[in-house]
Amino acid sequence: MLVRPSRVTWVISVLSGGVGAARLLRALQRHRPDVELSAVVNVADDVTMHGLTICPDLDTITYTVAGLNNAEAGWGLAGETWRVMEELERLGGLTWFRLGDRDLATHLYRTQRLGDGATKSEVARELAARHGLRIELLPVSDDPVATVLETEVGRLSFQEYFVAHRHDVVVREVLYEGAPDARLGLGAERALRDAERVVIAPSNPILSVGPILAIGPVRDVLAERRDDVVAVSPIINGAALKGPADRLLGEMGLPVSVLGVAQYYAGLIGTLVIDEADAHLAESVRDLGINCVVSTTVLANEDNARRLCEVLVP
Ligand code: FO1
Repeated sequence: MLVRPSRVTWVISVLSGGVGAARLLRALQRHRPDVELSAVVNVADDVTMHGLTICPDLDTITYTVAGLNNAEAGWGLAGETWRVMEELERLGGLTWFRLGDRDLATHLYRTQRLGDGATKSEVARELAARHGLRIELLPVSDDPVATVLETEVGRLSFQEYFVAHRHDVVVREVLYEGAPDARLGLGAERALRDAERVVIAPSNPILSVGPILAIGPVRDVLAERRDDVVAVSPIINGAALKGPADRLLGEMGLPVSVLGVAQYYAGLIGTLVIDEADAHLAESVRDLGINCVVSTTVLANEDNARRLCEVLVP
């Protein structure tokens, strides 16, 4: 049975990638303080560089919700310095994946704690607490999971595709290595089963949400309670605000529109929230058996953020 403190009126869990999810979580925290929030976060972008374990989506959410993020880049810290990278470059080291001086402290902390025997979930909780987050950050799994892409230039790891190739190569197949055998993190399993509502953030369906859906029982858990599952479309007027979500939908044979998002999540969601710019497609979404709500999905200002939060938490 759910026992909640009196000021909590809703318990919500958000399936999360990086920047799109981070902005939604920050908006929900700001505009709905009555909501007890957890984020079930993708870990298939995680990478080891210079022996350090880097978890981009967890860190993007932590920095953004804490108000420390580099808003322009969408990753890393604001006001970052790059002394270590400059020196590494001078030494001829590996610098295509750039780690800022202060950001490095996060990776050093995580790597040491993992070496001590802590889990990713424990480290995420510790870092969230150090940053004063009121959101529970839950890696979807503590087991290794990795997104790998078959592309026109061969098989690439996620960060090789995303950063080294600037997601500008044709993708033929996306694989979520380790996902079928990965166990849900303990916190993630509880959040997905017990939250009153599960929100799928406006993250890249194929690269950010896909790896979460590929883990063990996640699809079944969502399908069983699909009326409580609401997705926010990351596609507006046929394009992604940031990143290759639009291009990948097309490459995976789906329509490059909110209809592609609806088809990708069909059977798992009860409702899709789409932007006013796509209002003319609402009926076609409904034809797929998905309730469709037209709102604003661009969190460009506090007014928009408040409106979307009201749709997600009525
Ligand atoms: N994205 C880039 O485009 N270039 C980088 O050099 C880069 C470094 C980086 C370091 C730490 C981190 O947490 C994220 C970083 N990202 C970088 C972002 C990351 O590649 C992607 O945004 C996510 O994996 C996609 O959600």
